[in-house]
Amino acid sequence: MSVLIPAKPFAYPLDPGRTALVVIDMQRDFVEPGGFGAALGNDVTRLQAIVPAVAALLALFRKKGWPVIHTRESHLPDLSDCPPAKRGRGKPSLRIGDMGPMGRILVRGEPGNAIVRELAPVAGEVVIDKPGKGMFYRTDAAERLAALGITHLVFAGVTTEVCVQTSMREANDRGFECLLVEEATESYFPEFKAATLAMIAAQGAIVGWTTGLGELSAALD
Ligand code: TIU
Repeated sequence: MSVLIPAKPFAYPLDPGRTALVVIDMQRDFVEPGGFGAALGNDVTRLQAIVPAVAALLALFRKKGWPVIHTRESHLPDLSDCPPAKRGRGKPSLRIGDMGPMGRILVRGEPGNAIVRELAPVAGEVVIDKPGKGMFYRTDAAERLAALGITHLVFAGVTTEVCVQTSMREANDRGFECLLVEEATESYFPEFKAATLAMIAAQGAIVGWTTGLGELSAALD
């Protein structure tokens, strides 16, 4: 039976046996100085502020024993999965694959590619490495979620309008019921976060729902 979570644009019908948490790209590359986010010219300190909210969400799902999926945006060391168009967009001084202070920028296995310590995956949680912005593009996410019987996804992570929104749209097209937790997502651009939250819930939940961490926690307690 569904649990109704107060949400925008109307209550989100969470199915307790079929819900997973998806934490998008909470990796050092986006959250710490010297990574990909900073190389693109962004102020990464904005993103550090959501770590406690994401940790609270992780604690909630772990307490329930519900599945947790982490993603990392990353490329193979030979960059064979990185289109030249993507590599070419960065600043010429520090591009994907170049050596930075946390190892090679956005390359799988490098120190900067690790999920931040406070949100590190624990045994049994799924980690999906994705070469694109969306979690389904060139990954086994669809198969992993089907194997777990998941139909409902609760989203957190960074950045709201890039990898989170792209992943939510991909999931929505695949039939998942998607909920984004407002305090557990962030953008380098506050106006982009606000616009993304609004456009997700617009038109009768055209992409999905948004809610507050307090609303979700209270409804599940
Ligand atoms: N640049 C930016 O806002 N985001 C990304 O490049 N990737 C993710 O959102 N993870």
